[in-house]
Amino acid sequence: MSQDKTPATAPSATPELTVPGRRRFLNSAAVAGLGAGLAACNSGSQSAAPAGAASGAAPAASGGSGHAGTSSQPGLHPKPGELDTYYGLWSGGHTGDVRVLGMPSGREILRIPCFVPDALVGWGITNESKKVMGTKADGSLRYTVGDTHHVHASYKDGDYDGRYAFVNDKINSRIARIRLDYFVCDKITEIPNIQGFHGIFPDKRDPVDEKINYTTRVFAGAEFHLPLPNDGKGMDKPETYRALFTCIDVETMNVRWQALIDGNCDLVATSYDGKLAASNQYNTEGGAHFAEMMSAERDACVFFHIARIEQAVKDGKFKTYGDSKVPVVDCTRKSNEDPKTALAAYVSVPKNPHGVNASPDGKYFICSGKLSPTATVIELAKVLDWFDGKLDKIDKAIVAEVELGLGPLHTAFDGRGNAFTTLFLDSQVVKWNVDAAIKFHGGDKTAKYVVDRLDVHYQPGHLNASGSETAKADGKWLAVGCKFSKDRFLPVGPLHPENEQIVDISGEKMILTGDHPVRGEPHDFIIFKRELLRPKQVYSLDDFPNAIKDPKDGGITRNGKKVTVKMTTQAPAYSLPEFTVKKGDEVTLIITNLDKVEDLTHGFAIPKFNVNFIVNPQETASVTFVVDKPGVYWCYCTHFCHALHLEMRSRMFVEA
Ligand code: K7E
Ligand code: CUA
Ligand code: CA
Repeated sequence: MSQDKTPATAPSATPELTVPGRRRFLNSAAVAGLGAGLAACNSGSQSAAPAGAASGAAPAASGGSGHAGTSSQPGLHPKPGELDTYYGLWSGGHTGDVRVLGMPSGREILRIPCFVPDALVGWGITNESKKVMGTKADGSLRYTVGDTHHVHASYKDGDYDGRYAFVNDKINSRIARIRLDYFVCDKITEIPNIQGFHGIFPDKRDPVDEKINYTTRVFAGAEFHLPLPNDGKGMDKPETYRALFTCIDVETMNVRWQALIDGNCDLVATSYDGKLAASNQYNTEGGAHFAEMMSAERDACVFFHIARIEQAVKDGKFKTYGDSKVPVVDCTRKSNEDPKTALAAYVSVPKNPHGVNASPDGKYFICSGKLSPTATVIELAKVLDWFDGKLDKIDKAIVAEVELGLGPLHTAFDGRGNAFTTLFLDSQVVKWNVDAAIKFHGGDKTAKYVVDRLDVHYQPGHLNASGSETAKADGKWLAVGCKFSKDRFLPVGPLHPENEQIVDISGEKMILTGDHPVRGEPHDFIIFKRELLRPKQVYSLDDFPNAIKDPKDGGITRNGKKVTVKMTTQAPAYSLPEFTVKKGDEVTLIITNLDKVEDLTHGFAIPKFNVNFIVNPQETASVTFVVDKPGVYWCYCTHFCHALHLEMRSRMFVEA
């Protein structure tokens, strides 16, 4: 299906949407399916307004130009030795990790392994990391693949509090918690009864207890329908498959409850008052095949009344499925028709919506149409009115539904009343004013809600602005995660990097200020002021129950075939220059790095036994492996630590 046919099916499309050149490069299989499902927009149209729109005819092959202009904001290209002013936490996609970027420079500073092994630090090699990741009965890793999409951090008083970040694994329905003091993943929970865990969002305060003004729950949306329980029965009856919405406790990381819904979940948003969580739904049809999922003209955004759900759980109004003990409450449409007792409400949203984002003023959730060229603005006070019986129809909570362009996906905010939405098919970011959109929707056709448009390169998925998901959105920088980079970087064979573009949004017009190649395949990210974190560069020995606090406490102990080898490190030496074990032993090696100096990390590699890991200052790490071949094995330090780093070795003798 040719993308250029699209305007024919969208009669009310704005003039620039009919210029084929803009989307010449879109004739690719990757996006053809999306174009096929595009819906017409009936809410009226608005031609795009200022200068940017007129650039619609820019030839795509040259990448369009965005706006000319140079950012006058400091910090974009920090001088050597200068620090970035913002942290960015990026999902890594199917690399299964989380990345830390300095912003606005876009420099990658760290990758935090979560769901998949990482050779640099020995994630998935050490016993400590394997315990977090989860193992099978034989001690091997349960999973070695992961797919991270959405990173969000814990809140206090509407801003990040620097405690935790959370990220989803879509493949195996796992949620990881990252400590933001040490930038390490310390807990992973596998969520029962679901597949396709996609959207995730922490709550921002407690729905009932005013004193709890910080995150205590994190919510998870499941995209894929399943038989419940998924035990091999009913597989041929997709009409009985169901999806669940899940609540996880952030301290224990245990699943608190789940909610049975109609349709599926995609992205998740939470309100600033803690009362509501929501998920956009693209498959209210409950279809098992592509065409069925696009059959309805409108899908929904399902709102959850958290306090009522938790009361229902307390009152024992739930069931469980299969082996899972997690209480599942009934949030289906049929059981929730009476607003006064409803646990959930379904606001209708045009055809296969994608992102749902909370505006920093706390008033609105905005759903992007994806297959509809629209954004739908839902007023949260009105949703609460419906639950209180004060609004007769839940769809009256929709205060705007305006046309933005083709393929709207995700929305960010500048804290000055403007929203920025990615247009996947148009390869643009559109800046629009929320109040003006509400006026326009309300009948004032003179209200110009589109403020600016910017070409990006190419096919943007997520975007986010500095502080955008907090009450402190500062409207300075916007990053755009472009899914295709095409001609933007030196060619390196078939696998292209993605292009994270940086945009100065401090003025009326957006200014494209940088391209950054990133290893595939990031989705969502957050950007926040560096002052919000207080990272620690040196561990405390007491954080590790197995720490060896003195080199004298090192040595070898044997218990049958199980041997424990304990040693310490102090640059440039291991406390045991050699150690002897026997063929067939199961060796547990524990190393404490006694160096206290920042940046003084050591490694420990053993040839032939698949062992390599690092120990950071004052950290303790361990590995367990079976020595099945006699001989001399030179263990060495893999992490550059000292002028005599190459000499930092030990010998493992394995006796026959
Ligand atoms: Cu739009 Cu998984 Cu957030 Cu990707 S999702 S872009
Ligand atoms: Cu220790 Cu290199
Ligand atoms: Ca649909």
